[in-house]
Amino acid sequence: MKRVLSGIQPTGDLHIGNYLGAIHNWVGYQDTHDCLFCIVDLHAITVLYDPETLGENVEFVAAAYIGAGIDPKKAAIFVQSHPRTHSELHWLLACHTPMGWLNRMTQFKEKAGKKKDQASLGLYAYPVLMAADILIYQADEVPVGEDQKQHLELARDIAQSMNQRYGETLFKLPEPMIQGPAPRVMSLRDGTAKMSKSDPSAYSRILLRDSADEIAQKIRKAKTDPHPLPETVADLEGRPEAKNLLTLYGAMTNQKLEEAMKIFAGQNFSALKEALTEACVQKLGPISSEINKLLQDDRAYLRTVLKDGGEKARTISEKNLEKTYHQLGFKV
Ligand code: AQP
Repeated sequence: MKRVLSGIQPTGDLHIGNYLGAIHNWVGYQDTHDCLFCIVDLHAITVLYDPETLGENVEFVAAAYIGAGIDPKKAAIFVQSHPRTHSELHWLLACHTPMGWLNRMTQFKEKAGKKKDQASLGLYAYPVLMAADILIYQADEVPVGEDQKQHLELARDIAQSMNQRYGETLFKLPEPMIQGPAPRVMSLRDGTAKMSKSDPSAYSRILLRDSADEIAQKIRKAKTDPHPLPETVADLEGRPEAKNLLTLYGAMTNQKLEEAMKIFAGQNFSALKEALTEACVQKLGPISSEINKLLQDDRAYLRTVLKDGGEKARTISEKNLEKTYHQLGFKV
């Protein structure tokens, strides 16, 4: 059975970008793959964070995975820092990663902004830790949103160059799986910027736990353009907000973009916004109730799920780490 690994940072409430770009696609792997879904807390501390809320955010992400359809009986859900192995492999990989490769990473440039000198070494090395997360399980496939494509290519580059030096059996080359109905969901305030947990505007994103009123309000305020909605995908060129809202409508109603466009062609944005609100409320309502139920009544269950998942992750990753040390020459 092929192994799948993916993860999300516990940096706050998850949004529909995390859902459509990642979790929604993970659900489809559960019956056919050996699945490991990780809550990447070590990545969450690469920027300023609040130690008081880190644990709460980890349990929230676990609840969100389960609420959105991950079944812990089929897939291991675990916390990245529980097996200490990821940090250890990170060092071995870091010593084989040229700085020039890291200098090309656009996410570091975006997150560090103008204050590059004040950004942490951890933020700079984030893609190396991500490579360790994947390579330590010899994962075959990694389903992620489009924003993570560059990091996955780096993981493959590191694996390839180390395999050349130490033997082809060292690491499996992971395949990025960038797919699903909306691999890149854009901000509701700016159709050219990615929807993100860290965007200062709460109106830029729809959260999995938003109430029906909050969803309606955010979609009502979403940026638009002054033209009627077009008929063909080619006509969406230069209209990022129209493209984003139509893509979201298609994703939320299980339709292709072309089909969604037929429904609204020639109409103004208000018809689309009304239908999108209804679709989001219908899709997210049950997910949000399940998340809230788990967080209110089932914390003990969440901790058991994370403990069991952590044990599986520890067993696999310790074995692979041991093998890696050995192949790298640590034999005494
Ligand atoms: N806007 C998006 N569209 C599609 N997929 C997305 N993902 C994130 N944003 C979008 C996917 O969600 C998974 C987990 O992301 P993450 O939280 O680990 O890191 P991120 O990509 O940096 O997400 P955010 O929301 O932008 O978080 P912050 O603001 O904390 O950095 C990944 O598979 C990602 O592709």
